[in-house]
Amino acid sequence: MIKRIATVLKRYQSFLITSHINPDGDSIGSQIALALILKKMKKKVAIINENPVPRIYQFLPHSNMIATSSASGGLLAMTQNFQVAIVLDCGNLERVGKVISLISKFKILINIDHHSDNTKFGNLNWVDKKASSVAEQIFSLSRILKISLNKELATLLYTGIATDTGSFQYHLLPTTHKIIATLISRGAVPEEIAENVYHNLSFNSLKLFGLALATLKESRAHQVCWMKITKEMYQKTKSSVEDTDSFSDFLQQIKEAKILFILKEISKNKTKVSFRSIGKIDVQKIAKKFGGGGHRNAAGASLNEGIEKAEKIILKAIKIWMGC
Ligand SMILES: [Mn+2]
Repeated sequence: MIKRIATVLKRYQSFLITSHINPDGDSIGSQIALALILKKMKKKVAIINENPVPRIYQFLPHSNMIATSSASGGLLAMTQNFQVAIVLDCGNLERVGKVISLISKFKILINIDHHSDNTKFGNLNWVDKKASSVAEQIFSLSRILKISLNKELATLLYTGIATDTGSFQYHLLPTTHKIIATLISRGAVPEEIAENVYHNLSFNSLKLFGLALATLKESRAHQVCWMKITKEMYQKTKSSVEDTDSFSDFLQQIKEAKILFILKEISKNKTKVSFRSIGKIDVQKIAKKFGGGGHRNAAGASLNEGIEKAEKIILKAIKIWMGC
């Protein structure tokens, strides 16, 4: 499939790239890297996302290339003349959010992804469940296309792999580290990337974490741990959902924990849940029950319930699922 995609990239002249809502390091890094590769091939390329680039990824080269779906009408009209749409890092097409109205008009839709629950929504689907990240797939693509990697591309791809593996803790294959070795030799600077991505906690974010941590609960001898973030907490600490990105990483460090989840109040009738698990426990299956998705060890879902009710529903589902 990678070769067929490479052929399509060579054959056509204009490409619209997109990825999921609430973009992460892999979606941002992969999208810009692929755009730069296409530019090196003298192609016309644009990137459109529903949401803007999060603050911690704005240091990435050409991060200002990414337009949002609220962009000017002229820009949006222009993208309709593009020949090929490429969707990165999305298990299903709905993950692109509002951009779906632009994407669904395309006759050629390329789906490049590594989620195990991918619905193969494209005309060309390259789903590599073993890949640590889409960034790793884009690296392979650059090899097939014989595009040499410069510091910019190396930085983008390194960031995608580093963030999607939880700083090289999971989803790793021996080849992932070989790729990382190449990226460092081509100019990616791990210290620089870590400084921007990880040492970037705002004061307000940590205050929010303090309030959320006070709600920490557990069951089954600390195997299941969870906490809640209410709208009031965001207001009190002048923070937002974006400030909660690293919270799961903290919870994951609880010694006995196997399943962790964070409930985030969106409105009176809407609660977002992010799940994490350790080892073979597949939280994507739990998330799927509630119309969500993700990976084995990191998944998310949205419930049309208030936060207290959502807590009860999720706990019940976990208990049934764990067989107790
Ligand atoms: Mn990814």
